[in-house]
Amino acid sequence: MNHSDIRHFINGEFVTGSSGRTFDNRNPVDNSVIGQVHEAAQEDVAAAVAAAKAALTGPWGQLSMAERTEMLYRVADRINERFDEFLEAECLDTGKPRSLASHIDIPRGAANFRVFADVIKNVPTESFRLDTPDAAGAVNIGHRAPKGVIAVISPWNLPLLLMTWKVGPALACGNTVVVKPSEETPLTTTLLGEVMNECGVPAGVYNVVHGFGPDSAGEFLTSNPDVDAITFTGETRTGEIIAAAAAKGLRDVSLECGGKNAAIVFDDCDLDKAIEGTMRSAFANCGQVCLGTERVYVQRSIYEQFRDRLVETAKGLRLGPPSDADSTLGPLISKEHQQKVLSYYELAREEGATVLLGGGQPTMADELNDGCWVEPTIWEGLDDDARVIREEIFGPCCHLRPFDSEEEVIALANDNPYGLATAIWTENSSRAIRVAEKIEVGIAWVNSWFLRDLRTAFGGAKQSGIGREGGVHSLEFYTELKNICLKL
Ligand code: NAD
Ligand code: 6OD
Repeated sequence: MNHSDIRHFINGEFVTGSSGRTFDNRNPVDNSVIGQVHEAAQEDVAAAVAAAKAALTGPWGQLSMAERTEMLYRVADRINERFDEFLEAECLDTGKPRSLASHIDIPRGAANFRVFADVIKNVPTESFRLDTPDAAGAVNIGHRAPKGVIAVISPWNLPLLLMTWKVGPALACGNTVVVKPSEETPLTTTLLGEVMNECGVPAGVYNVVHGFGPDSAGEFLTSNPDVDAITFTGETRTGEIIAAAAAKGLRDVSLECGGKNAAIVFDDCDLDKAIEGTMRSAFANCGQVCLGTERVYVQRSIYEQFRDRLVETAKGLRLGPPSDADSTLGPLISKEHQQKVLSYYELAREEGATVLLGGGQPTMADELNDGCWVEPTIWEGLDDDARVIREEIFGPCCHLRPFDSEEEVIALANDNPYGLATAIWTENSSRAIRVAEKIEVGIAWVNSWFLRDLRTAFGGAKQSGIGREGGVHSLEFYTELKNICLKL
């Protein structure tokens, strides 16, 4: 794929579209321009949706489930065969360490096709026998049909992983898709178009349009009446706009939105594991993981020990570009996001935080100095109502606060408008379950973080989203469940 000229993928072809406009795709490592991305006009998006609609009744719609799932296994295999190209593209767009992208982003991009092909083959539909007055009875049979054209709107933090997490199940269920990747990370979504063609996926089944949100490709797509359902991952305030767009025509919507996640460290935890897990949950992907921890509550008797060890361990993080095999922390995604995170670093000082580590912009080697770097940062001492405690920052930072009792920490963790994920660290399994049940989130990890089984429900409570995907829950969203009642 030519990284310098990124086109839409519509009806099986790479096209420049009709707006005549392009925008820069930048590498956050040094802010250099990787290439130009074509911005879709309304008619380009309409063409993509029309192609997706036509494909529903074309060869794709005629495939048996076995043929369709075989095709998706080929897609998974082909991503793995072109692993290095996907890796290079993802690292160019995001600047993340190669070790991270090769461990998480690219393998999960492939797994999302394989696992949901397996799910669709193995999940049964319901069946009920009904007694009737004539004693002959009736049989009810559940039947799943594809929902139709699915709009997939995806973010920049785990571009391939989060896009295929929706495209995989959507295609497994027999739908067709139009994807609008984040304007910050267009490469791997485009590269997947080549893979689709190589694997014989019929034209129009997988389409990609590039552009921004409001008054651009995102809005054109979500407002198109031939889109049957919308699945979105991104910020909560964008989710509200997309929910309003979906309301027109009563289309189904799945929203995976922001978080301000709490970690809870009890004094009976395995401290080594809690430190290792909190290092990952606070700093992995430079803190740009929706499930990441920005609030760490530590039981008072181990507070100072935990704090000192976390700060010492975090001092070992090594900022650097993907080309440096020793890098453990990449840059943020963009200059705009860098400014946002730095403004929270400033706000933390104004709100009275004690800065235990970082708190600013690092000095990098000359060739990297224009990149989107920020220091990994740890604070303590903020009040519970500080904005830094309440708002999602989405950077490599966390605040530590001691607590005394289980009741107190449950109340603290729940005192937030978001409700995505939590990580609980304790060797007492009764306490772990008791606390996990009371935390208002969609995902609770005990003694781990970001440990994913794709058969399980994934989604957020409160302002972190609407709906669940994963396993049978994805099938619920990506199919229309019909009851067929047969009178015997
Ligand atoms: P964003 O909301 O700014 O953008 C997400 C996508 O929506 C992009 O493709 C963008 O172009 C598009 N978009 C923006 N405005 C739109 C509009 N009006 N109509 C249609 N499309 C529009 O989010 P982001 O900055 O890319 O991602 C970071 C956010 O995503 C964080 O808040 C993070 O917590 C959240 N996130 C959540 C999950 C989850 O699973 N819950 C996963 C990853 C990221
Ligand atoms: O693992 C997943 O399926 C998933 N949706 C992860 C989300 C990560 C958020 O940044």
